[in-house]
Amino acid sequence: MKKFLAKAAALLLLLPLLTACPKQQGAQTLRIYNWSDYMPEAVIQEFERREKAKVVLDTYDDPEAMISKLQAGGDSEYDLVILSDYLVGQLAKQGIILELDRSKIPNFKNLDPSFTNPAYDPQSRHSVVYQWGTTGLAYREDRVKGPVDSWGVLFDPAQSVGSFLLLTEMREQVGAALRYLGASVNSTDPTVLERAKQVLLEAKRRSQGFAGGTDAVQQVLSGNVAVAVAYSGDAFRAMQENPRVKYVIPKEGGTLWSDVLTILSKSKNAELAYRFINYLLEPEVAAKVSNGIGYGTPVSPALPMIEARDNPIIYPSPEVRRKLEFLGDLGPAADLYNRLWAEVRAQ
Ligand code: N2P
Repeated sequence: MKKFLAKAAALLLLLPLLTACPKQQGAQTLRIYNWSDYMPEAVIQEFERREKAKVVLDTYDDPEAMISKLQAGGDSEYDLVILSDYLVGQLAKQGIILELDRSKIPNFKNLDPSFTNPAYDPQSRHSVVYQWGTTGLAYREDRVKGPVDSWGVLFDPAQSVGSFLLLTEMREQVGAALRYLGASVNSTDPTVLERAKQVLLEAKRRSQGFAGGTDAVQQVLSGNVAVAVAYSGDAFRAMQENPRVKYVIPKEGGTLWSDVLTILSKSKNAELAYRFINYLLEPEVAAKVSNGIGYGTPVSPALPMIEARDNPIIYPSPEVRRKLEFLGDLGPAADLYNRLWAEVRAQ
């Protein structure tokens, strides 16, 4: 009897271990670093259910801060990072992101061909497009004192229509100043960049400061500021909440960008990261993503399921698209931009 009791007690003690083991073996974690407000919760949960995995999500608003974190050792903290297209070349060169094994992403075939061989990453060797959009001006029509159709509402005191916020994303904000001056968003001409710096410094003095995309749109929505530099999808979602919020691509033009999925070289679970990328390229999942966050999908078979597919805020007309440029890799001129930006932010 004593023996029996001892055995039973030992079994009881073991029980939690026995039941916990299979779970632990199956439990995998995918650590994602993404822009804030850029992936619907339900899409993540569905993946967790299917894979019996856990997704840990960290977010950022300023890509410069994100890059600094990755370069300072943070690249071992994540498996998958979603980032601006123009950053791919630099991260690939530094060996921070993996060269992708296409055989692990069979749904790559669902991508619109215009997204499969981008200039910033020929043949999509290191990245897969997640979403695309534009950068323009979000404003409250009941708060502005005049028309909002030009970057001049930020950069020309005579065209000012009310209080405004500048954007923390360096390339976008410098790009806007460059377009206002009639130059390309990728200009590396030191004289033109010097003029852009002056324009930005002057605007900064009259502005309410800098904000990330999510925060900027929230401040327009709440009426805290009249105008803010904003990303199309964030603005689109704010418009659903309050129809007095508007979004415009200034007449001088601006950027058309994509954000891409990348796997970190130091990922501890690259297999799961591949499965996540493949999952996001399923048409139903891609439609859920774009319907949830309001950005353009690169997944062609998802388009019929996109509620806003005829909305020019998300899918601008060919005429507007002709005024938009992709941000390119700056190469050695990156230093010029970094110095310019440091001065703009510091003064
Ligand atoms: C998410 C916006 C990120 C898009 N709030 C910027 N490319």
